[in-house]
Amino acid sequence: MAKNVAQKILEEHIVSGEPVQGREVALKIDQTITQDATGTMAYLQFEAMGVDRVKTELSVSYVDHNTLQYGGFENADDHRFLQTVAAKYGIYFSRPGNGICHQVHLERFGKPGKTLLGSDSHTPTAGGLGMLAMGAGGLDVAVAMGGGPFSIIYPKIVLVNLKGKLQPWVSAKDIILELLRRLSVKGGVGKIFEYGGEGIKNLTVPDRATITNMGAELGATTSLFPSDEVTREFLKAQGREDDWVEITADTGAEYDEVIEINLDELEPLIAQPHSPDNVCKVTDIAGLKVDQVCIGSCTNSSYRDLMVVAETLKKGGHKVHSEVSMTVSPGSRQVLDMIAHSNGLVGLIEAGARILENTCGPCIGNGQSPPSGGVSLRTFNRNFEGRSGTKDAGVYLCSPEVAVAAAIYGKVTDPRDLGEYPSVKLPERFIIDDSMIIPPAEDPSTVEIKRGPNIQPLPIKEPLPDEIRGRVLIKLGDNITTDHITPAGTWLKYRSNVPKYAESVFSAIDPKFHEKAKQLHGGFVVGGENYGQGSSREHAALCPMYLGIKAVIAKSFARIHKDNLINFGILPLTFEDPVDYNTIDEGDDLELSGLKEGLSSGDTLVLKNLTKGTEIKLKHGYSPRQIEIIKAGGKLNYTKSSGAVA
Ligand code: MIC
Ligand code: SF4
Repeated sequence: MAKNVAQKILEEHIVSGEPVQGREVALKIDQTITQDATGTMAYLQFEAMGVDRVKTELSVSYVDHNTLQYGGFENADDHRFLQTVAAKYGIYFSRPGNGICHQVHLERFGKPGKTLLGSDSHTPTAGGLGMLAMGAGGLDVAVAMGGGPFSIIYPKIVLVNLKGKLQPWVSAKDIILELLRRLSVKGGVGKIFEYGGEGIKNLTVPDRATITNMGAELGATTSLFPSDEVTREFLKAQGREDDWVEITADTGAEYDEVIEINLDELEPLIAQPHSPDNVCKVTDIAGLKVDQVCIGSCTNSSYRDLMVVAETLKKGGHKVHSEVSMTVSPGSRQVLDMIAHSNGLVGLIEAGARILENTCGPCIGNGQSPPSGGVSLRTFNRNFEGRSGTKDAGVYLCSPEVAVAAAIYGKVTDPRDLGEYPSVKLPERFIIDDSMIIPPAEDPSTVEIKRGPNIQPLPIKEPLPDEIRGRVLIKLGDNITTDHITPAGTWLKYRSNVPKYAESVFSAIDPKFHEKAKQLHGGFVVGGENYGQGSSREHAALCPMYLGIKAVIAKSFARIHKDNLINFGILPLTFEDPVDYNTIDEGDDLELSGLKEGLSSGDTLVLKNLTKGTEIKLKHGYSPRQIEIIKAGGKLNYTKSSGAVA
């Protein structure tokens, strides 16, 4: 039977389950990545599993999120812990300063045809190389490092057929913004987006990675490109031609859906505050005054991206507008090295750009918060309210081309007004220097794991009781992000300290939430559609678990967050009839009883609203494996008690 690219990789990695849409399948994981903000927890969990060395083909621990090390020892202690854990358990360690995990993994480690699981929602970036790369919570990644499979619901496979060729000043970012415009932030749930068509041959691997990276914002399981001659060229330029294998869709391969984008007609696009799918044409808002421009993040920080910006500034002899603060964070040390040797860096400096470290930086609210009420144009992937650190700032997401035009003119400007498009070719050979990637120790017994006071023990939950009762502590609307649940920015340094980080839960919505939760010994959370969209941070489940949250009842959930809730023994439940959302209010006392029997005997549970004296039906939709995890009080208990890493 003719197969598409996704089917080929999926089928080669299925260890149990049938490849039938909507059913759970377990996949063998070849490679894993972690980053520091989720990695500390993932490695504490890996240690708790008692496995002495990773069982994957390759595991890499990156430090790229918390690199500011301001106001205390916390970040530096975390880095030291991560470095020693990596050395002991057989994991490569990419030091702070080496770059953003997704960019470095693309450059140095990703392999077409392999599976990759990462404790970061933008892990699908590696789909630009023809990998099946998925984001997950740290505990799922820990289990994969221990040799356990990763389970997904077998998705719909969607072909995105790219026709024609991008016009000057229109780039890869505009393709994914166009998809977000059409499909919305929940349009990709339960789907893999596979790119094909004549248009892909003119997209380099970093261009493709921009698209697969931001597929995360569609809520997709993952996104990927075939592995073709373009992939081979890129790997060759990285000195890794041997890692190349060809993986293309067979003639006649079928897809569950087909979407077409005509690249000839695509225009520069921009996502307006506060959602990546709030997309319009740049020309629709041209003239809007801009206070800040940030170039970087795992979406748009490649050599090409930065050189387009540098060349545009240099060619016109432009300076950054006097009322704009412009920052540039290269995606990796290789990118920085490359732009330094190609005179791009000098162009950026001379124009007045502020050069930042090769990290996530402003993308995760680590520095460069915009002014009050300010307008910030960013080449990033998320513009959720408050994520930048300034609640009333308006963050817009755009391509490097649109960003540089705004930096020059101080207002949103159609980049096509800038004249001749600087054409940036990928080099035949990138500068390769892996000296900031430390291989694991040859003799693990010599490595002592170093823990500082910020590394607090893992909170563990009791097995599920038969009955849960509690108050509705908060009632929320649609599209609540994990940034609302457990914010990043100044809280980031407490990622390995759950008791402290738990104080941040819903703090921007209800600053007293954690006190209320503690006082009432937990309770329920009620949400709308797409609850938990955004990041993979399992803290958005772990911290509520610590505060005693027993169940989250919502209209629908984002994939990774739903898995994280189950992994930490919190019941994610949906309304059988979404209008029942209106019958529950904050402050109501709720009860779910007969849970053990109820979960195993069907998909429906009856919720009693003790305050209103009413009953409504809820759905769980858990697989038999998930029911066992929930009953055990979470995946760590389940993994330990079942004796198998599962
Ligand atoms: C993000 O972009 O939100 C993050 C920070 O990279 C997260 C991971 C985290 O919260 O540590 C993600 O995308 O998963
Ligand atoms: Fe880092 Fe931003 Fe990418 Fe998350 S989205 S990995 S914070 S650069």
